Amino acid sequence: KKYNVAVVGATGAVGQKMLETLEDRKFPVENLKLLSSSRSAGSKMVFNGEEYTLEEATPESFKGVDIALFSAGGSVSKKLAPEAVKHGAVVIDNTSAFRMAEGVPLVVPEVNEADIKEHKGIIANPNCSTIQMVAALEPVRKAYGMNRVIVSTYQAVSGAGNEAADELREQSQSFLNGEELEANLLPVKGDKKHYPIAFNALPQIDVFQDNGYTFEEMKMINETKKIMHAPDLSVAATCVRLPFFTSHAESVYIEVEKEGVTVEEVKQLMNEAPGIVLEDDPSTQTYPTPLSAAEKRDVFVGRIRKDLDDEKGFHLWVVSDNLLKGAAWNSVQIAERLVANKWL
Ligand code: 11C
Repeated sequence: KKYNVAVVGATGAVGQKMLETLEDRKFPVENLKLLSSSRSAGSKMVFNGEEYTLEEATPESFKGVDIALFSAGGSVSKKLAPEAVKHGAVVIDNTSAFRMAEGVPLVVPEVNEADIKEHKGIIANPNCSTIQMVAALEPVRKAYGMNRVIVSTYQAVSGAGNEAADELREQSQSFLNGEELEANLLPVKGDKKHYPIAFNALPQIDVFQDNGYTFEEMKMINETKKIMHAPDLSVAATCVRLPFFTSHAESVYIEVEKEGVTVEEVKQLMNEAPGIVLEDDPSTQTYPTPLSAAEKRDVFVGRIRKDLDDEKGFHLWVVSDNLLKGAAWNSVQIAERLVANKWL
């Protein structure tokens, strides 16, 4: 069986990767609709060797669509996802619009695939930095229990879209030419101040909340608890933007419930876990980096070691391509599980 698929936001950093992933995975596409804002409508993109013309996304665009992948920003999803559902489509939404809504499954297939079947038309794809962390931590939580997670992130500019990647490119040129850096976008488009990202580190991803955390940090905290069905898990996050293009890296500290767990046992779990690749050998300086993880669908884990003071504490380094497992691949994977399990 083949499906009518729509991609909303096809020209964006994630939208482009969605098309590549549907192609790579040979997803059974009957008809494809590429939808965009009126600004990009009329431009062309290629899928499976065929040229497609982008159409402006309107409520009527979703007639006859089985699966709609949304990645055009929260306001577009809020407006058009319910319309797509009304027309009979199942929406897989890669924005924060519905993630924390009651009754909307928030899914990382390696962690909570079964939640997909509870959908009422919309399935939410989590934030990129959350996805790679929960994929790595769930096998440990399942085996040994988990009380606490403290994460610091090292995030690529592509998480903020193609424009942010352009800003890094331009500022890097300027810096090397000894010119003044022009910052118009990062840390957050439309916020009061902008700082250069080239040769810098910005401890702000998304806007600040009243509690002093950024929205990106609160996404990691709240989404982790929802995906893992672990409302009592303590989670703290500090999210930092760094000047590289692809993959988010994370330093994660966890405390397990069980006593006497060894590093070897945690490594064994990582070796057996679906979608996880263990790259961990200090004797050969083996560990993942943003460059080594880029363009790959897996989540890479290394630097696993025991805390020196807390017997139940472990430190891990988790790296994954933010546009693939963090966004496009996780969305297409949800679509694959949706059709394989006949939960459409
Ligand atoms: C970033 N994590 O790196 C963000 C991008 O909620 O889907 C993804 C935003 C989201 O800036």
